[in-house]
Amino acid sequence: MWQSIKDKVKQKHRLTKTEALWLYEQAPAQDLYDLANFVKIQKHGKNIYWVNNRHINYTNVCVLNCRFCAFSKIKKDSPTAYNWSPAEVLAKAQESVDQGAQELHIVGGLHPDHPLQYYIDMLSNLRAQFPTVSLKAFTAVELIHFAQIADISVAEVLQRLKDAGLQALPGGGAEILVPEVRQEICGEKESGEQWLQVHRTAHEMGIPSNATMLFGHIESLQHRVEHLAMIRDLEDRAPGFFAFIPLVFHPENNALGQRLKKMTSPEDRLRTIAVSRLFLDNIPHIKAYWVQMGIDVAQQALLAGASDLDGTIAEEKITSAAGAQSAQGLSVAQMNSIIKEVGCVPVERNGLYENIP
Ligand code: V47
Ligand code: SF4
Repeated sequence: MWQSIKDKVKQKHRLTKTEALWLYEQAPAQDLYDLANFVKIQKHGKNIYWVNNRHINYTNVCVLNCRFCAFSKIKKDSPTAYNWSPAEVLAKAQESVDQGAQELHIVGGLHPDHPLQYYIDMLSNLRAQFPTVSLKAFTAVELIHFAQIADISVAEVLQRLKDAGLQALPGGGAEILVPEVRQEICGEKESGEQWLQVHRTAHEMGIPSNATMLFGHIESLQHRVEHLAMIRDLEDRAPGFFAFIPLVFHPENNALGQRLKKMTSPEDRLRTIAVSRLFLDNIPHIKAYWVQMGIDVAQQALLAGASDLDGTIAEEKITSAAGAQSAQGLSVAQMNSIIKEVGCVPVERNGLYENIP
């Protein structure tokens, strides 16, 4: 199997789900990383992309209660609930743009009260104030929530947000798309089919996006491969993904973590990066999201198929609530040295993967 997979990869032939599962379960670790690195180098040479960005999590109030989530507050009057006004969002963005931010990554809980206009105002204020900064905002479940509140279609919501300045969607909320797992970990959330449909609609409207996979909880390797296949299939039908981002499940302060009390190993993280690179032949980048991978493992991932380290972040609330040491972000100097230390070439990009000179 190993030789035939290697031959297929070298001839740029697509791997099957059976082959991806074999790689996950049986390929010798270093050989797997080297093969994924070979593909990464074919696509991007020694370049590793990174972005000076800020994560803006505008509220933690959420009408849902996903079992892995340590960030959301169901009650608006909880002492730790918060909800920023468009002016507060603007002030947070200003702090980071003053330090060179090229991208704003904006996601939040599903607030019960905001009208669609709140989100339109948020984006149009940011667009007016920062005309050249990339605006990547709102996951599929947020967009569905806005559509329900405004009683219009997701396509109409996307059109209005695009008119206000939206340029790309983040990849959050995909979790595991396979119904039997999704039902257990976030049964109230939109279905996997709906997540795919929102991204398909966005791609068809010229709005690119990312895709994630939350792994290391109750899912099997087969579920992961099935999830990857659903993403690859969507990219074939409606191209528009920039990057695939494996997200490491963090167990603190959430119901799922209380039950499982475990985190996936560094080797499993690297194997996931490598299998993703080899299987997702049609997606430009695999992102080693250092916040969740851990900095050391993210660095090793740069030699195991990843071509993107994500960003400086500035302020991170979702994974740090679940136990990650990521609340403060990284400096530009740190991003550069993480990449250079493993012999790669840092390339600063914006949110649309355009190089920053
Ligand atoms: O959607 C929630 C996940 C996501 C936990 O598109 C958790 O460029 C681990 O999607 N343990 C948000 N993960 C992060 C995200 C993202 C990050 C960086 C870049 C991009 C991009 C997207 O975090 C959520 C959810 O899937 N999440 N709780 C947890 N306990
Ligand atoms: Fe709400 Fe998102 Fe947390 Fe689910 S993951 S409870 S939708 S904030």
